[in-house]
Amino acid sequence: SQIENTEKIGFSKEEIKASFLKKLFYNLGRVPQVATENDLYKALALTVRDRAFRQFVRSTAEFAQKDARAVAYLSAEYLPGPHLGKNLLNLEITDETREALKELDLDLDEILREEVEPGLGNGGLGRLASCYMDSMATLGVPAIGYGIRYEFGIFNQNIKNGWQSEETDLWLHYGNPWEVVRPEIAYEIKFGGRTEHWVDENDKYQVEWIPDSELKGTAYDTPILGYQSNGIIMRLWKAEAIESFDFSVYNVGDYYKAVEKKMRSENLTKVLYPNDENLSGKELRLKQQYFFVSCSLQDIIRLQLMQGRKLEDLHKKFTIQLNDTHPSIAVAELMRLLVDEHQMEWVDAWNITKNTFAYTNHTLLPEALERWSVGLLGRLLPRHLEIIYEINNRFLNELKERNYNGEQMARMSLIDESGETSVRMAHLATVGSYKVNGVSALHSGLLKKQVLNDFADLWPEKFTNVTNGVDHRRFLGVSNPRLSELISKKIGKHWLTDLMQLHQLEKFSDDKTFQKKWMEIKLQNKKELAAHMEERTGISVDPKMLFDVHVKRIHEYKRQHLKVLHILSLYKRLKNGDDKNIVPTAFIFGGKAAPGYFMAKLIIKLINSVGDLVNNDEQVKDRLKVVFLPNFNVKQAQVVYPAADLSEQISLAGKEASGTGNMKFALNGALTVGTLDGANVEIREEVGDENFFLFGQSTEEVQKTRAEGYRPYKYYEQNEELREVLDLLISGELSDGDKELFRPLYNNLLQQDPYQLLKDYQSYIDKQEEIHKVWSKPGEWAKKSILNVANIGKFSSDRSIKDYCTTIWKIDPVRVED
Ligand code: 26Q
Repeated sequence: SQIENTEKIGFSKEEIKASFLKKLFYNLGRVPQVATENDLYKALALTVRDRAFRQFVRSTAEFAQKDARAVAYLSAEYLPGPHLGKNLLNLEITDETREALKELDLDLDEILREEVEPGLGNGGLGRLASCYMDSMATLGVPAIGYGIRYEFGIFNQNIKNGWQSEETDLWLHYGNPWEVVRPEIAYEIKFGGRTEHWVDENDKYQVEWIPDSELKGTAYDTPILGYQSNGIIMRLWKAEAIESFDFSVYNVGDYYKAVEKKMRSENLTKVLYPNDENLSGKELRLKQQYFFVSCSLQDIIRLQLMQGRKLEDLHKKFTIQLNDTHPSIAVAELMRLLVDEHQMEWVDAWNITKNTFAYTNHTLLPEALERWSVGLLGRLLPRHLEIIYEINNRFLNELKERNYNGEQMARMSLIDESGETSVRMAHLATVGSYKVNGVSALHSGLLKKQVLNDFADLWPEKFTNVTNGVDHRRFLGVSNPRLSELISKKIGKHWLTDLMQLHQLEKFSDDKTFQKKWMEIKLQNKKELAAHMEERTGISVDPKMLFDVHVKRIHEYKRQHLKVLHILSLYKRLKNGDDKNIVPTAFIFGGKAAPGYFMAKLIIKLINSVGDLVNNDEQVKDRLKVVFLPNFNVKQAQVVYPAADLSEQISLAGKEASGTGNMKFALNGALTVGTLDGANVEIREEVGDENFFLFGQSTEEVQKTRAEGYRPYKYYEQNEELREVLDLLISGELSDGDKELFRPLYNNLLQQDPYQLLKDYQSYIDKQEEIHKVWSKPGEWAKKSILNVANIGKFSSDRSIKDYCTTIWKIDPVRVED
């Protein structure tokens, strides 16, 4: 009722216009005549935020009243993308806002382009977290997304002379209108020092952690709206110094030392580590993980106790989802909070802990499985290391009772004694969780058969799959308005809340007028992307070309360089006057390389070098174009996916856990060329074999190849075209005569080729020839494109979240209707 009594905010054109002018005037001190683009953006953002907060407050009240079970989603990364356009869609006020602005002679699209997105993640994992936030909000799943408020997100990528260079991401520079700081929601976090153990006067075993430094985490809340009604928050923690601690106790009279300490505290959340699937083992990274985990758990406990509930019932009220192992220190931290701070018995605390957490694994790559050296962990978190050893002892005893042998126990131990003694975070997360899931059917299967097979044998019911999904409201609704409108005209708007409705498009796949409209929209989107690319790179591309797109983080396992080999083979053929079956194609790449990943950076240089060669060659430049679009992020992704004809999903089978770009492309009518990897398998099942271009070895074949002793050189010897293409790399033709530049790539492919590019090469080339043939028959292509969209419904993150609700969380969504 308090909510009903607060002034209602209108959603009509007039009311939006009035609010906007008011914000501009009173919050920013401007009238439209003198406002900067940024003033206009902010005024509109604040206008929308008012409406967003109303939704959030209503949902929170509703959840509280129903005392619903809630999810705490713990993720070190989020990639929400621009908020403004998305919130307009969710509030269903895009048209009204556009009109209101038009009356002021302003253009909504221009204002939308002003927003700097929060780049608080590396790639797939961070973006998945944000898709899930949207779906939880939309479905009415009571949830909080906890994370880190990095002051500098993922670096901005520039291309200089073909090489990647990194620039600091200053996303907060102009202020962030979407967040609200909650200074009263702050928790103390300790680091270092030692522990003291004793038995107290009641014969109770006590442990005290005496740290050598402390700081605090303060909450910053951003509302995440669901479609039409609900809203939840993303609560990000910023590290700050504890004034009293520094100023009074340790640094009496030493003002400068105190200020220095303050700055050191704030360093903790300064910057996102730009590595994905490639560990750095840095102390600051572990500190970040513990910091946000401890803040979040203390907050969850506060929420639990606040409403008069018992700590013993924590697992009944909350489930905590671990987004990979990055927050897995939470298992030890919850035990510490329950046992040391809340005086609970170990056995009771453990029972709560292992019924509270659920763990999502996102990788099979051995080099990406998180481990922290016992030395580092013990220095930073001495009490947690003791707790981990205690959990491990009890776990190993359980195994002993079940007659496990020493070798098995060493394999399953939380502690890896083989090299530098370290904690296996995936084992900690698995032992401390009630469910473990992979992110696609294939990946979950491999998890059970390989990476965590011992655990799956021990606890088969613990393991499950939830195939990833994407926020179709953003990646179709917001980013592809033309296609959205066409779809809504044909089948109504219900697909926004039920993507399975797209099935209704199937019956129009042969309809010539529909096909024509469909491809006309694609062409419009391609024109927009072409203009965007020309502005960014100076390279002009004919929108009528086949747009063959490879965008994702740069990684050898993702095989961007296999795509390059294909381009070079076409170049060779064209130079030899052999142009049959080659249609004019624009090859579009985008993606960031981890700054310390040499091979990935060399691949970027290679792509740009191939671009220089091809784009400037009179003989081929109207047939092939190569563009590397710098700084691929959510904002640019929203321009790229709607314009793609062909989606490249060509990782070595068994390496890509799921992929989510694959889903976003197909959702926008691109056809996929892909291996049987990650969610590609399921996409192909859904859209049909005949509408998916499959190539390459299966996971089993890959493993067989390796087991039999893979010799890439054999393929170099036997395949003439492949040999010529590879030799081009070290001919100097791509590198102003420098024959050494690409030698590391060349040697790697001929000597180890860990991702078996040479073995899959011919199959890829053959498939591309087939693709070019199909492209030559527009009707056939259009039909396949429509059928892809019609059958992509499964890959909405709404479906994923419903799966999490039923198979893992046991939560019934509470949708709040307006
Ligand atoms: C860990 C420790 C220290 C520093 C960095 C990291 C780190 C950071 C990010 C490790 C991994 C990541 C990101 C992983 C990631 O994005 N994985 C992708 O997750 C997607 C969502 O499930 C899948 O679709 C992709 O297949 C998977 O590669």
